Amino acid sequence: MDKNEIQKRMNEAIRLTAPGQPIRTALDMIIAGHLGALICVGDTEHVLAAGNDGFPLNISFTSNRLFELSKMDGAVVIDDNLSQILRANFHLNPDPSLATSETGMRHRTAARMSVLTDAIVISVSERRGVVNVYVRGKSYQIQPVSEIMASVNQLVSTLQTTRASLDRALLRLTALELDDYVTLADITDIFSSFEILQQAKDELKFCIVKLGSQGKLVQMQLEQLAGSSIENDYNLMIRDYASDSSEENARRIREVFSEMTPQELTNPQRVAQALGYDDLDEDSVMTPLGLRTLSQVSVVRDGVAEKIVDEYGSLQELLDDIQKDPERLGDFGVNNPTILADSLYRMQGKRGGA
Ligand code: 3AT
Ligand code: 3AT
Ligand code: MN
Repeated sequence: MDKNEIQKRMNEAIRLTAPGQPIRTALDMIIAGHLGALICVGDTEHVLAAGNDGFPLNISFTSNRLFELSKMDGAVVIDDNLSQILRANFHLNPDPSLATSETGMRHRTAARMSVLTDAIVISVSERRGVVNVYVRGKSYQIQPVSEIMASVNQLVSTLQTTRASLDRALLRLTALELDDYVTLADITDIFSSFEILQQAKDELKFCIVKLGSQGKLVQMQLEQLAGSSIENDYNLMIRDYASDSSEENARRIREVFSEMTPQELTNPQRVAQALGYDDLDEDSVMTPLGLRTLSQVSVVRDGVAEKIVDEYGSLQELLDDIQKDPERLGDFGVNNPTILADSLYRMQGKRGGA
């Protein structure tokens, strides 16, 4: 398994043990009962080959049964789709030479089983009441919901303040674009705000996975604060200012931005490089295509902004031409070119007020 596959399997394991899932219900009962457990889920062929003894059960899986069976020593073996409990009181003998940093017998065994097989291995420590999930030798400790919620609150508040300042900055950018007065420093600030938003969003998404059925409200907050409209603005803004405005290049640039450090993101030269320009300084004037600004005008339907931009080359040229030849816009499916012109002028006027 490569790194991505391990991460995918780990996410699957986190979902499997999140609140609302039947395994989680059993794990909560095991902890409340001050019991320990060693549970192997999936890859039963290899799991069963790595141990001996115990009781063959082959009964359908329920949370209560898993809890009752955890009162016994040994491991419980469950199949991949959680339909059957195959064995309990199973003694596992994974190769002792497989390296692990765990010390207790149960935890060493769990870590080794996850190296030896593709199973998701769960251990509950009797003494400490904590649950560890092992996937391919990597372990992850399940956090209590209250602890996750503390991170959630902090992230939501970061999202709120970042979003509010980003909205203000984008309004100002629109006015600057229409005045042809955008500098590299202006867009550097905005791109770094977009990345802060993105970072907080990714962390919040991970919290939502960990919260399982208790994450629905947070999911809705996330949609509200960093949903598809702001995603769209980010992509369009990159395409507006990149030397190559294709969607594919925009995706690539987003990857580059996401890997940059906070210091790099506030450095205008580094941002310019990512956009595909050398030799710019923070006062360099940047000329946008206008995709983002045009997308805010109601009469410009999906796909039409691209055609307009292809034809005119930049927002300024469009503005210059609108007065001279408004009908030209009609050729690209803009039904009412004068409304488009009026909207753009109105947005330009907003600058003083905003
Ligand atoms: P009790 O009657 O419950 O004390 P048991 O035979 O049921 O003993 P457990 O599976 O409950 O045994 O294991 C209890 C502890 O014994 C766990 C571990 O610290 C120790 N232990 C078990 N097997 C080994 C082993 N192979 N090497 C070292 N310590 C072991
Ligand atoms: P605790 O934190 O004490 O719960 P531990 O890692 O210290 O876990 P122990 O040596 O105390 O582990 O063993 C506790 C139980 O774990 C004993 C037995 O029911 C189970 N166990 C340990 N090793 C194995 C094994 N190889 N196969 C099946 N069950 C095992
Ligand atoms: Mn122990």
